[in-house]
Amino acid sequence: MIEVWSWPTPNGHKVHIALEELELPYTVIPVDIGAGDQFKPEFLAITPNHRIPAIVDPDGPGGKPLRLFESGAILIYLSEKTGGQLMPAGQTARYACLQWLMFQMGGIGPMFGQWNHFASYAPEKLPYAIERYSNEVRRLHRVLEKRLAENEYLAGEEYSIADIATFPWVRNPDRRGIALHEFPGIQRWHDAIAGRPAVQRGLAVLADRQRRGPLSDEQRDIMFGKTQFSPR
Ligand SMILES: N[C@@H](CCC(=O)N[C@@H](CS)C(=O)NCC(=O)O)C(=O)O
Repeated sequence: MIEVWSWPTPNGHKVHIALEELELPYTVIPVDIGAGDQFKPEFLAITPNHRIPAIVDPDGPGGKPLRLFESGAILIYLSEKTGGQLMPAGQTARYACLQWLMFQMGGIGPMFGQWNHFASYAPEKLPYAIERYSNEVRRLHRVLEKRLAENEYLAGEEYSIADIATFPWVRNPDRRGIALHEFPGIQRWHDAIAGRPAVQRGLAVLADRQRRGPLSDEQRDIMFGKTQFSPR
C-alpha cells in the first residue's frame, strides 16, 4: 500500500485528492510540520527537502519500492501508475495539462506562499513585500481566469492533475483578499471541483490535525527560524 507522508496543507491535499480520485489504497503518515516532524531522520530518508508531501510506493516501477517527493512529480507518477488516468490522452491536451501543472508548481504555490508569509506570519508588516505578493496573487488569478473563462478545466475539456494541483491553493480565496465573484470562470471551476466526492474525501484527510490560531514561538522557530535553517 502506498505510504503518504503528509499534513493537511494545500500541497498535501493535492496528493490526498488524487489518491481518492484514483481509488488507490493508501495509508497516511502524519508529518506535523509545526512540531518539527519534517526534520526526523525517517522523513529525511525519503526527502532531503524536508517538505511534505512525499510517498513511498512498495510496488513502484519494476515492482521495486519508490520514494518520491515534490507534489507535481507525485501527481504525474500516480497518473502514470494507473495507466494515464487524470491526464488527457491526446498530446496537445497532455502538454496543456503539464503546462498548467508547472504553472501551479512554479507560480501559484510559491507566490501564494510568499503572500501568506508576509501578510500573516512576518513579525514586521513590510508594505513593499505585502504589496508585491498581493499584486502577484491577483495577477495569477487573472491568468487562471483567462483560461477558465474559455475552458471547462485547465487542460481543456478534461478534469486532470492540473486541476487537482491548483484547486487546494485557490480555495478559501478570502484568506488572500480575493473575491471569487470577480473571477467568474474560476468561481465556476472551483464550485465544480469542490462538489466532487473524491475531493471532499481528500480534503477530509487529517482535517482534525489542521492548525488553528497563531503560531507559538516554538512553531515559529521550526517554520521560519533556526530549526528550519540549520544545515542537515
Ligand atoms: N514544491 C513542494 C513544496 C512543498 C511544501 O512547501 N510543503 C510545505 C507544506 S505545504 C512544508 O512541508 N513545509 C514544512 C516547512 O516549511 O518546514 C511540493 O509541491 O511538494
